[in-house]
Amino acid sequence: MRTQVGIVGAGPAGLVLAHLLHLQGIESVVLEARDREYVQQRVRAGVLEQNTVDLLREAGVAERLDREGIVHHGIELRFDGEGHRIAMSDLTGGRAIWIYGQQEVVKDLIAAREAAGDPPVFEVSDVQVHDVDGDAPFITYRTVDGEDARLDCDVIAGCDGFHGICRPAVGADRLQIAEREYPFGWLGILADVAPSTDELIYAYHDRGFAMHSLRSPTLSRLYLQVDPDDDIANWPDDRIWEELHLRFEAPGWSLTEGPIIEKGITPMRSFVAAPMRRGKLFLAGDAAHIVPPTGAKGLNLAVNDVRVLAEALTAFYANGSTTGLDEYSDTCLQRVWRVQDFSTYMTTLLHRLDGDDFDAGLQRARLRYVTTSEAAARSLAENYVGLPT
Ligand code: FAS
Ligand code: PHB
Repeated sequence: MRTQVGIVGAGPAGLVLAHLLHLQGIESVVLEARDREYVQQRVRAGVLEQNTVDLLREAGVAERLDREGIVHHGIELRFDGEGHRIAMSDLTGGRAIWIYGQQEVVKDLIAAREAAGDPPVFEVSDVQVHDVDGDAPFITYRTVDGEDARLDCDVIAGCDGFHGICRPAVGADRLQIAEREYPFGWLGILADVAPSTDELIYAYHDRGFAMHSLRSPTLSRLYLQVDPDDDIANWPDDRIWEELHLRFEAPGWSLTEGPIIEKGITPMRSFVAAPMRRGKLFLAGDAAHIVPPTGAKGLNLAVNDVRVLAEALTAFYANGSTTGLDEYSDTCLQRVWRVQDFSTYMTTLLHRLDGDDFDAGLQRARLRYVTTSEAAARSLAENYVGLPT
């Protein structure tokens, strides 16, 4: 098989890239290891920043987002039993965030690929990239029927996430890795109950961080700071609710419980791999960088990478210009580090750190500052809704 752009991975990065290229008349083939069912039900991100929503609208794949997504103009920071609203839209000239599950974005994009007659190739295995330093890179893989296959292309987009094969293909000797592991993780639940809040609540508590998010008017998404190595079996549903009640406690406010339909523990890390390119291989999304979810940025950063890559490839195919491709890695890394800084700020602001009372004192001082200083609140708000691209 031959195409212009070979894309490995049908997550948000790979699917948004394929669609943006399609709109420019540039062909691509998306190779995905898992089956369609799995990628469409995988619970991950839930917050879309302004830039992401604008891009999905411009690309004509926001019809269901506009119908079912929930716009939020603020978030609440809760500590010492009191809530403080950060009026994000008021502080950023009307920019906002949308609550719309990552799996819904993935569903919409796969439907758009299908409508264009170009669905991803699912359930491939043994994917390998070749000759990325040459002029004729290609990808070999095994099809769902066990047949060996080859995809010749002009460039390869490595959108295969943190555990994919494309980042290692850049070569450990060429990659500069900057990373940080956090001594805590998130226990996340999906609960079949109406959210007990209209906006996201980020709670700082001596027992640890907690967050109340949502997926719809009837579906709640909540997180607890836990030991990253803890076993989910140690967290029966009633213990989870008991801990959530304790950490969200505030006079006149109550949390409504409901059936927990999904729960899991995810570790937290910050990770940046540079450069995001080797020859004809371009990394995008979690394949190149991971942010702790406290800033709700992972998906949004992946979309930003492929927006930059699609623009560069459009120029390349339009007039042979390689400027955008040559600047791709540096352009993306500027935003990656801005977002890393913001995500680290939110993570160290809101989680119980294994430090001493001095750390806790600093955290409370920062929480009081960001909830009383308009300048500090505006800084948080503009990063949270997403700095204009
Ligand atoms: P993905 O990991 O989504 O997709 C990569 C794809 O490549 C997968 O479908 C995988 O199956 C496929 N693949 C892997 N190896 C392959 C191979 N060898 N061959 C073929 N295919 C292969 N981000 C936010 O912005 N907001 C949030 O609220 C948020 N919450 C999160 C909560 C949790 C619990 C987690 C884990 C993450 C969260 N994130 C959040 C971050 C998350 O959304 C990621 O940033 C996002 O999925 C990145 O998208 P991709 O780069 O496309 O990678
Ligand atoms: C979510 O809704 O899953 C979510 C929201 C905000 C975050 C992380 C996750 O910071």
